Amino acid sequence: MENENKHYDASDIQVLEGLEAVRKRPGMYIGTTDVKGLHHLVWEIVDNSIDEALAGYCTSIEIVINKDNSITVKDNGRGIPVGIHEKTGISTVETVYTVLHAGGKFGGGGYKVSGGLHGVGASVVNALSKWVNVTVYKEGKIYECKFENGGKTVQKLTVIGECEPNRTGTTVTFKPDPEIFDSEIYDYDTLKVRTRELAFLNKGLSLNLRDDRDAEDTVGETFMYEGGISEYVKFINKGKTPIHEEIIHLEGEEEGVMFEVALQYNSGYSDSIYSFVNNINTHDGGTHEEGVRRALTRIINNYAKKNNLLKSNDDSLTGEDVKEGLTMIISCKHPNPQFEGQTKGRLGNSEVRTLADHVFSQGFERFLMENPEEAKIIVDKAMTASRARIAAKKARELTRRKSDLDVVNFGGKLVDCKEKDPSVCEIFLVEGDSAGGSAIKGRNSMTQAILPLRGKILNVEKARVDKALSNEEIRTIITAFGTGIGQEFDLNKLRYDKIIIMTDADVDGSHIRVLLLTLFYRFFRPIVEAGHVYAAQPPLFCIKHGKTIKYVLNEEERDSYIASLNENTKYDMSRMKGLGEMDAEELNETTMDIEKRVLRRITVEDAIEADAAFSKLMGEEVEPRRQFIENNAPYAQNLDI
Ligand code: 1YM
Repeated sequence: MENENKHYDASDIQVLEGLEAVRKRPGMYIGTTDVKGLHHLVWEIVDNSIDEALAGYCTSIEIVINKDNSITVKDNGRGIPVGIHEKTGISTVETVYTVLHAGGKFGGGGYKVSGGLHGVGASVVNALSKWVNVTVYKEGKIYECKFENGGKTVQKLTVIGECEPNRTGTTVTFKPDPEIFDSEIYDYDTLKVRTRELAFLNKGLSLNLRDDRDAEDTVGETFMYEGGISEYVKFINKGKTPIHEEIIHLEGEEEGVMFEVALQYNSGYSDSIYSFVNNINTHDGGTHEEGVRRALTRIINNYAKKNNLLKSNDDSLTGEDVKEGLTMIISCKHPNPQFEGQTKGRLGNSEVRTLADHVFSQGFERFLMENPEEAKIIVDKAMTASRARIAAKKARELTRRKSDLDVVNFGGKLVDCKEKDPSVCEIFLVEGDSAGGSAIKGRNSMTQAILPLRGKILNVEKARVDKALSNEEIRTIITAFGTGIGQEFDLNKLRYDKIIIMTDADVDGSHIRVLLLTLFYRFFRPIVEAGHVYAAQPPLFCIKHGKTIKYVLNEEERDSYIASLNENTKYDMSRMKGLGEMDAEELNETTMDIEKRVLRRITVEDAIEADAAFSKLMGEEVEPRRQFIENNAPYAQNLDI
């Protein structure tokens, strides 16, 4: 207790500033004020319910998008305490929502591990909302507290009615302040992806998401997974072909730190390893991941040697070898996590490395002993990967040597730009030789490089690295980009700021686009994540009137442009030809000129969703692909992964 009082420091001076500080610099508290920030508010409130679930008092959470784009979050936990708060002299509910406080200080102890600092997000959400209503069900009474215009209390905590004596819980409704956010509209699918993820990460917890905006067509789903992260692995592997039936699920706890891992190998060549700390994706891994990777490599090598699958004069299997085709979710719940790195995406607590190694190696070794058939399949897979890795290394050395000698010419395929400073350079990957020819003539040769693509690109979802590397087209791309692949990948060596995919707006074009995106996602993921990949958007229509020529991207733009013309203006509207039929000037004018073109940046909003989407779209299994295309058919031309 004494310690707690001494704890008042610089961060508490902010407390006195109140919620104005949050409104002045919202970015400091929620990152951004775009749609991302708008959605972030929801998770700040949901985190409090999740904390309550982790403490063992809440089993069900409801999230509703209301008609006016306000959000309601409802849980069946204990309800926020309704008594007078010792330090502030006002009710705890009001304190939690109006005092910008450091984590934990207002709580009554217990197990708090969710993403936000306990209860901290509530005041931030209040500060950034037009209005907030908080209802608490506790001890047979219904309490209510209301705030307006950035967190000003308009109704103190008041008893507004009675409820059944054993009903408890908290319901919060908030309307984000349009003066703060660029957008006010919530996206159901965005909320759905994270809601489902939270359900996977918190086994047994029921999360219900509902969209009430369309009165005639209420949309809603409940996510509840008894199997937790095992079911997450199953979900990710849906479009892939598992090579053993059982999903291996291991868990352990030490000094309040919970560690859990689930994995299954599939016949593919890439890995899908995702790790979380307190339900937050640790994109850059950290000690929990390191512990598992280290143990996985060691246990597979030991097993292989002990059972004479690996001869003593064979090379050991590496970390790369044992993760081929591995889908794995790692989840750690830690009361005092230390996040490191530029984006705070890496767990730093060293004791977790030992715990992860310990839990994983014991459980996994036992699994291999008890399931010799599966063990052999897994070891065989790693050994094949090892042979391929050695072959790929040789092939890579070939590409590298070629790149040293032949940067300018690339066997005549790549037509490079003159400028060497990557920050101003672009490369167009162009479908077909004839469009490639026009692009070469129509480009700005200082900054624009052209790589015409002849055939279809190899589908890397179905081919291992060594085979991909023997493919001419892919080798040229790797050399042109300059980054290398696999362990040697280095984003700093990227030779172009923009990689622009230029394909026709038809089915073949979109197929080539997806094949290229698959290649980028599997071999050059950081390039995609850093936002270097774009799709060119050749216009679909051309409208001429007088001396004006206007190109538009789609029917919608066409109609609104025509509507904007004066009624007696004569115009001539034509549908554009494919890329291959445009001459150099037309291509430059419509698709390449920096001043006039429209590019679409390819973003990876959610890596796990994208991973599953590529497997479904490009993998071995026919049924998931059929379903995926059916579900996404209306958007197929606009597939932003
Ligand atoms: C829809 C949002 O906020 N639920 C919620 C919050 C709290 C509790 C229960 C709670 C916590 C504790 C004791 C404790 C919070 N309490 C506080 C604080 N749902 C939502 N459900 N009793 C109830 O941690 O000891 C902050 S959040 F600080 F008042 F304890």
